[in-house]
Amino acid sequence: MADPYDVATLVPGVLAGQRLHISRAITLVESSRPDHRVRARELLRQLTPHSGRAIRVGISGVPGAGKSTFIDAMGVRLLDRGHKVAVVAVDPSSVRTGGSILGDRTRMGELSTREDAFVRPSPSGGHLGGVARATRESMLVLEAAGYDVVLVETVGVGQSEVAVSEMVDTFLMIALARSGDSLQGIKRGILERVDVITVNKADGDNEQEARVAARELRGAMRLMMGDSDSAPAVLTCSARTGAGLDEVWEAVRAHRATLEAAGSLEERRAQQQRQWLWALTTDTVIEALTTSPRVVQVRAEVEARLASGELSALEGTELLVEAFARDGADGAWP
Ligand SMILES: Nc1nc2c(ncn2[C@@H]2O[C@H](COP(=O)(O)OP(=O)(O)OP(=O)(O)O)[C@@H](O)[C@H]2O)c(=O)[nH]1
Ligand SMILES: [Mg+2]
Repeated sequence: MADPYDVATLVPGVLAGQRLHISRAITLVESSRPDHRVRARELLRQLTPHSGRAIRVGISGVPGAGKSTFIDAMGVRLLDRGHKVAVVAVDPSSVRTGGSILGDRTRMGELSTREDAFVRPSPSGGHLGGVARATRESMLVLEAAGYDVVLVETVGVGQSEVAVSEMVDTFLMIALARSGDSLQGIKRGILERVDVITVNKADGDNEQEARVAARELRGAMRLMMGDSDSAPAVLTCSARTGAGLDEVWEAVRAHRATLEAAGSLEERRAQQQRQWLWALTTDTVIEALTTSPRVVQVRAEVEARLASGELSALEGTELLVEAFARDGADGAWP
């Protein structure tokens, strides 16, 4: 059988928008096998010049907020406007839960059957760094394949939201109306990264409550931001009926237009690249450290001498760093 991960075949296949090649290219960039990483680097080197032209939107919200339903409905609308839509996800918990995010194909039923859409579940990479890397690289593959809107879904918990906010142009929060405290469920650290908020499930008996919640949120955001110019737009929508979805997309476009007009889209992406450079470098060094032959060889002994009180942590550190440096000098880092 022909090599499915042959870069010389994958590159023209991806650029021509062929689904089989796009899928394989994503499988390749998701892999952590060292030989795959070498090929993935070459693949990305060739594809990156063709990427970067998409509208990148991060979508977050607490479990059950309606992210999948929203993405399905919004995605189909964007297809109808002539966009090519790709959906990727960052959900490190998907290993444990068996793939909750985007796993529920029933809720993205329509989008995933459409020829001009590409829906990819979160890679099950275990730790967040690995998952975020794979998602980011998948995004580049999809952009090179001609998808001009990339929606990145994440769960509204933990560091995943931060990771997603660092790879998109606009970060959209799907909130729910909760009487008394609409800010509940949106963590403080993430609020300042949010560009657009929409209170979902504004339908039926919920509609009024959603509007009240949006008004409260708007006020709270203005208070927090100090001036109303930089405060995110707060809207209401129903992913189920489609009401308000056009307005949400307009708010996303308006946010992006503001960035572009100020020259800050390029700045934002350049800043994300710098931050990414250092995240990757740190990961690479940590990986080299934990697999470095001399470190592996001496670590048990150093830990034992630390436990017996023979060594201080500082002295132990010196021994490990020295072992690591000697491997580096020998060219023995993986
Ligand atoms: N009434 C109403 N129900 C909705 C709406 N959007 C989603 N739902 C329902 O809310 C439930 C959760 O929706 P999902 O789209 O699966 O939510 P999610 O945020 O993707 O959930 P997780 O993937 O578990 O984090 C489902 O039963 C949906 O049918 C809406 O606009 N109105
Ligand atoms: Mg979902």
